[in-house]
Amino acid sequence: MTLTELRALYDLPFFALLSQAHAVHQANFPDGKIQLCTLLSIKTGGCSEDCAYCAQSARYKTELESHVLLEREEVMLHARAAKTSGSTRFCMGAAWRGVRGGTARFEQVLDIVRDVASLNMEVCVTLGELGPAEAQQLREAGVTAYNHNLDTSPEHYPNIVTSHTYEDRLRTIRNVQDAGIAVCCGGILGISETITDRLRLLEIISNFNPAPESVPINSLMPMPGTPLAENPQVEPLDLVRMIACARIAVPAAKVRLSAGRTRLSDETQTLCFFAGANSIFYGEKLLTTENPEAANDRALLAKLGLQTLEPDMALAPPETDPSIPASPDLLVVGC
Ligand code: SAM
Ligand code: DTB
Ligand code: SF4
Repeated sequence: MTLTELRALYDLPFFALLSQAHAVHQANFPDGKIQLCTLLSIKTGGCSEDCAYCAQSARYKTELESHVLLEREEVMLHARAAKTSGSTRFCMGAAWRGVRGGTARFEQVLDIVRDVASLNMEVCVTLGELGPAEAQQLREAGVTAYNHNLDTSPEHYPNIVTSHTYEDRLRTIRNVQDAGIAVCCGGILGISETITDRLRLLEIISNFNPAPESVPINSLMPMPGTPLAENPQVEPLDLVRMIACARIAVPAAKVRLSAGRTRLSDETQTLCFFAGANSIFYGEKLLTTENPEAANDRALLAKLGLQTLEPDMALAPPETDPSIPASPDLLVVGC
């Protein structure tokens, strides 16, 4: 979609936007099931990057307790518990700029991925920058999806991160696509961006070829010590509008209502589900911050009569459309 089209959608009366998004959602996900994903930080803090929202950056004096890469046995305890609790996707995050093949830590990550994949859960990792060889090795180890967010527009990105570029992010996404791994790519609201920045992000993601498998929409969890610690909360109805636009812009992707749910009422989350969100992070912890209690989430889904999704172990990335250019080329056009 183009920015102009997205703007027109965004500016529709609220109920007109919601009905359109809900119709797209029903057409693409007729069973209306919600995917439950569990997050685990396998390496916390001490990151070289300067992302202004992130407590894990070594550049800011935050209250976070860092830890080195977890041992596989410890990761497996969390993964088994996640599976027992009903989660079907296990997402592991590491606070690194990126990974390099041949290093002991990358080999350790590959071992962890092999173990988690043996549990019959979807395995997602987010490890920062990846080259083509590393992406291939992750795929062979059993990774089904790679999370790498663009976070905001290319115009606003340099106000938020200076230690790497938007182009760097796009290159990694290309490498993941080329390795045949499903891409999970979304953004974060509440980082001093404009509505146009939000829609520019959707414009770029909606033109990915192949399309992303999932689009996480995070709301800033303000972290003491980071430059954005005092940012105001995202307006709940703006979040719902963004979810609706994401649903329409990337109709076949799962739209994940991600960080920030602890600050949302059940009613706002309900509107998000109606607008097309069909995946959540489930379990009391995200990477380093809190998430709603699993029992509360189960109660809300039950109240709404929403069922949960089974794992898709054969998760295949969407097909590439040969009639349009591959993703990173689009940025150049878009800018
Ligand atoms: N280091 C890897 C990377 O940058 O891709 C993976 C981890 S990073 C924590 C993954 C995503 O989490 C970020 O792109 C951002 O969208 C989200 N995130 C990080 N800190 C957040 C915060 N304080 N509030 C909301 N979302 C946050
Ligand atoms: C994503 O888009 N959100 C998740 C996951 N991908 C890795 C991370 C949210 C992090 C929230 C802040 C924290 O817990 O540190
Ligand atoms: Fe590091 Fe990722 Fe946090 Fe940026 S978002 S500081 S790359 S962990």
